[in-house]
Amino acid sequence: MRMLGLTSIVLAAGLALGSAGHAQTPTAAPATESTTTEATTTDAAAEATAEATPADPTLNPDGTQKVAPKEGVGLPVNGGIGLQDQYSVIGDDGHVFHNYVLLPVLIGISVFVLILLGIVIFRFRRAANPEPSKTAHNTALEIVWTLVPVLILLAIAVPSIRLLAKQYEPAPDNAVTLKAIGNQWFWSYEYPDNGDIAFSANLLKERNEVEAGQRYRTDVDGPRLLATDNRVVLPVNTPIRLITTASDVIHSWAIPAFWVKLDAVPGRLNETTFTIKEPGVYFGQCSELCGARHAYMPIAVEAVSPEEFEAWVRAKGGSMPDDADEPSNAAPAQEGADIVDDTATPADGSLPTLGNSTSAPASVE
Ligand SMILES: [Cu+2]
Repeated sequence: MRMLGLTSIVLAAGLALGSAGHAQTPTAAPATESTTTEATTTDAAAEATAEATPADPTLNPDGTQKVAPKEGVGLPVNGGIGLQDQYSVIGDDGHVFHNYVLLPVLIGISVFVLILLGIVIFRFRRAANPEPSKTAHNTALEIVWTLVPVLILLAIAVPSIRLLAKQYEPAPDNAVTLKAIGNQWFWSYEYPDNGDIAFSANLLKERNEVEAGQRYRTDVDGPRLLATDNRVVLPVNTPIRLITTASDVIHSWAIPAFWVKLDAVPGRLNETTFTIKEPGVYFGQCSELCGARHAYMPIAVEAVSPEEFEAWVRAKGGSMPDDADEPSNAAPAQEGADIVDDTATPADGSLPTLGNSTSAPASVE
């Protein structure tokens, strides 16, 4: 009874926190949805009114049809117990290692131990074996049961450490850099090598959860609790350098279909590399318990061809690193670029000193 009371208090506190956080969550991005599109200026006045219907949510801001996720690609599936199908180069390695090395070894060991247990239970039960053996040591047996596990662990360690090291190999120079910043409770993104692109991504609520005229989730956006208002756009067949950090508590940026899970720690930059193999929409979630709305900060990545990625960068007012002249620092800040933190990477791509957002030292007198 006392436990029950304690549980309800904890639950109630959680709920209270949850609704408070809900109210505070910056939701600038949904608001920009209706204002970013210049083409809809004629509708702008109508959309400004509370009763207006939002722009067609199945369209991108530039009017093109949004890419819908495919069944079973980059998504959890009903009843799924294994790894998600992998769509990155490193993911293939991990998938093979898990399915064809780790699983057989652990199943084999479990079955072997179960059989031994069975033999002990039946053959040496008191009824069948009233006079127990007094044997205490068997040197040969002891050497075997020490050596065999050591050899098994060594055999696993080699491919395991190789895979681990591969995930943290520094990205090549032509990599596209994505900086993901965890916030309570949404993600914001920057493309430090592509000018001033910065935006945040919030969970899309269901139709019955939003006020009239607000943006809600459609099936084109993705599944419930995984769809975001702004998708991260990344090129396929190009190494991606993922850098994570956080503005408040530890979060973790994870896309199961890419074999990526990287903690986002305040005051630190973590880095990993992966290469996406196929265009599509891929989903993930924050994977470090980060507070009351931890479950409501999903990640949606749209992988496109390198040409489409470049077009997207230009449409966002950004630049490509191989542009002849300096990236246009004067590019207008993106609407929705509401999250500018101290760890912002300067446009020249140099890594920042944390807590010092100015890229060049002020003139020294
Ligand atoms: Cu989080």
